[in-house]
Amino acid sequence: MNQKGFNRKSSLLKEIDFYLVTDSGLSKKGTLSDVREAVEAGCRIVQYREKDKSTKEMVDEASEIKSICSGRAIFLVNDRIDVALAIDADGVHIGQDDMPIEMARKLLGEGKIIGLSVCDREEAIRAERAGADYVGLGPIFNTATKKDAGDGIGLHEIREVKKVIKIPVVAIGGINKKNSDIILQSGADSLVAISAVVCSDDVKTETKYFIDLIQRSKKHKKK
Ligand code: TZP
Ligand code: MG
Repeated sequence: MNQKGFNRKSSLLKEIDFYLVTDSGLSKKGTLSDVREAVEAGCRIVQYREKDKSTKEMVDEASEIKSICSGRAIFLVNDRIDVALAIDADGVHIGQDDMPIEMARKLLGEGKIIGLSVCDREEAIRAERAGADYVGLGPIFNTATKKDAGDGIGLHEIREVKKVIKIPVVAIGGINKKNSDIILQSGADSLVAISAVVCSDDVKTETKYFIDLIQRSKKHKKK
């Protein structure tokens, strides 16, 4: 791996706290507005997750999100490596049924970020060995946001995964204001809370809440 690219990516990822994933189906004010508000609140990583739009619509929207994030937040595209390449995003987030990570890496190059969804320690170990830059672990709790997510894996799995990999662990699935503290105490480096943020009337305030909570928790862990 190119050392320069690796250093840049790992230092960027070490800094992430609240991780915004877009959902146009749940959003009240629209994806672009959600991204703008989250970035204004200080969010430093955004994933464009869109399941029902045409490639043309996705490329256009992703370009706009890239501009909003420019210099302020890492911008990743969910699933669509072609869209990420077309607009030169910072990377992708892919799932177990998407293109194998080694192939994705060949297409994207070493300088781009690749995140992989995992649901247990075995998948997490494989993800790290295959070259993932971080894992999205979940669903931690049951969620209605992703219909095929399966049952929540629970907090225990966060601790187990943290024991066996070094790359950052981003918790996802059923996370809200009430349970986010325990997610962090269980060892997650970052967290995603889709419905808790994008269903709100005030994405900026909700995002800020999560960022402050994560930063407080990180300071506490360092002590
Ligand atoms: N992957 C695993 S669970 C999930 C995704 C995309 C949905 C999480 O949504 P919410 O609203 O934060 O439970
Ligand atoms: Mg996927």
